[in-house]
Amino acid sequence: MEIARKPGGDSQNCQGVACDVCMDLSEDAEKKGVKTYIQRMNNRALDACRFGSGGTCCRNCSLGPCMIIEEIPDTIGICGATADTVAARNFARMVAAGSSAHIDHAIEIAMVFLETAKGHTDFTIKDETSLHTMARMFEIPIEGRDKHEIAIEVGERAIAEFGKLDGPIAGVRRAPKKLRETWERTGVTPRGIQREVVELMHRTNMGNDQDYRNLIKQATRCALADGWGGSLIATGLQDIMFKAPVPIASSVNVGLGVLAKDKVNITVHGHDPILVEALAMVSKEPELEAAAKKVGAAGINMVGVCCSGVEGIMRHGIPVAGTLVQQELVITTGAVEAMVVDIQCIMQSLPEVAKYYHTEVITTSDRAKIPGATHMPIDHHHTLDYARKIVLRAIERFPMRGEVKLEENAQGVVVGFTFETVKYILGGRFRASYKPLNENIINGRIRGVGVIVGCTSPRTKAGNDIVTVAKELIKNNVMVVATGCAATECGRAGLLQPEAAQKYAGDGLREVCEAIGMPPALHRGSCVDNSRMLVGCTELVHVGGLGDDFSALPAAGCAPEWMSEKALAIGQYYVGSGLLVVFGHTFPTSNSKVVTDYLCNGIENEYGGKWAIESDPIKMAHLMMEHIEKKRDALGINKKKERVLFDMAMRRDLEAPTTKGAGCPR
Ligand code: NFS
Ligand code: SF4
Repeated sequence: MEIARKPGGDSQNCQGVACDVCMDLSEDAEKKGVKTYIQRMNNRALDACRFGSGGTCCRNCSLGPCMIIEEIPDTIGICGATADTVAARNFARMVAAGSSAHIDHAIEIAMVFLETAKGHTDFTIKDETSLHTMARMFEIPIEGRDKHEIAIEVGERAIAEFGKLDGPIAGVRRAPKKLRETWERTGVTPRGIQREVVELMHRTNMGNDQDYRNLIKQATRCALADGWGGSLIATGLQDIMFKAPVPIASSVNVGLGVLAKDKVNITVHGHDPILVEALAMVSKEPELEAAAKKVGAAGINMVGVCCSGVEGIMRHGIPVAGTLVQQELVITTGAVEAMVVDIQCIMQSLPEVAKYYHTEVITTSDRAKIPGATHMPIDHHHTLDYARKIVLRAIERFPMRGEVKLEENAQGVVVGFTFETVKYILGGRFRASYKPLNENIINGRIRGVGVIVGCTSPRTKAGNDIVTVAKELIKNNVMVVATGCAATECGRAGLLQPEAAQKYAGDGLREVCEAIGMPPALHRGSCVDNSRMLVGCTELVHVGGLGDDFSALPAAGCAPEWMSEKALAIGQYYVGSGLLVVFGHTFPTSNSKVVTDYLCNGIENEYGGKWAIESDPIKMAHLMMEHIEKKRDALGINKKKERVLFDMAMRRDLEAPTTKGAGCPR
């Protein structure tokens, strides 16, 4: 498969291409002998294994590996496992792995949070509103109590959620009543966050659960434990320590304006906002600024990559150089003194690429070491001291800089549209509410909500499919909400600015965006922040007029360029919460028609949500819009008639007695 420049991804043939900015950098670097994902894709000796990509290769025991072809009876596993069992088992293991990434991230955050609440770290309890939200979720009293006292209890309760064996987990309280009933009826209410991952790994062992429906059921419970458990806790506690994001202007792209020609550029890459916060805090310190000036730099410039980038931009306006596929290319600009990484989505090739430049790759988490990188693990009791050491190392590299290749290509963005921010923008400080959004969906100015999540992939012109889907949705008056690398790609394409509404949005959406100065595509944070989508959907339900469950909402999700197991976990918790989720290019059960049909159809009868697979981005957008219109028809809002928005009494009626409005406790 040759990666070359061409205008737009050819999704039919799955020909990968990179964008012009990336191709320029890559071609230049290649002359030096540097190999990035582009060369690796070009030089791949074998195409992706069809058994592996379709989900029917099993290597769960040493009787195999068994490669199974659904249509050929003799190709079942030595143990008798069929294509359905193996595909479901592999799918389930991917969901378990993806969930565990979010959950382990959340565990680290919860532990640092508790230490912070006790005053043992460099961080503080910054956001009391977010603290109260989490306290309500755990049913912890807040009236008249000191914030540290509340925070200690929140931290302890959060930590206990992970090891709990008997459910339900606290996060499910934030789901609409009907959805909670669906989970109870189908038996997928998570009991404890880690328990569901462990049980799923057990069930997928050789000779254990062999019923594909039962395997998918546990995969759903595991994914729900991620979304409504691990991810929700991570986002909530991060907001308390580092403050819930509010709209902030910044810029994205691999070029000038993001990276600085005259400053020490430190890129932070990975996922844990603790590292981002620490580096952001110390990089402004006068002593470090002075140290940078001493080596001839004009100062220190922090830049983000992947979800660390997303965390940094939405809380501090730190510009983002790129997504998954740009991580190596950022180094090839020659302008990066240090690439500091923590966990997840970090290519092993980074130190190899860095050898051709003056860049030092620094790993900081004992969970993720890379040969060739400098390991500087961080002790969270003294995070800032460790961060200072890292910044000083980067400063030392500045005089070693060689040729720098930086084009003017920074793209302006406005990011940080969390659920709370959107409420505030729509209703103002005193009437903060989703009511205007519901009204505009009901009156049809906005047809519905399209959620775009997940990674960028060289299976297409990286970023192209995400942007094509986003533009098509916006053009047809579907409001886009994006997270993770998908959000950054929307930014690179100029969709995250209020002006984009005039350029790309249909009349109805444009009117709403112009009235409140909002971009037609909203940046809602990192991949862990997909929990913000869950909370947002609950609010859409609770405000009223759009049904009593997620499955009734005119909303759909997609991951056009997904690659990570984490994306699959997110997709499965959306599906398990009642939403349609469309994935592009490849689907891990495609070699089992039975399992794929179940995930794309049958599963809807159980949880109200389902998967769809579509690689053409325009068709993907239309599939989402058809779903949205079907939901609008079912709600009766495509017919002109008086709709009732719920008053407090009606809202209370929707919620469980114990939650006291905690369906969405803010
Ligand atoms: Ni999400 Fe964030 Fe990006 Fe994909 Fe990786 S950075 S957690 S997995 S590649 S969107
Ligand atoms: Fe083969 Fe069964 Fe072992 Fe899998 S578990 S490798 S299908 S024998």
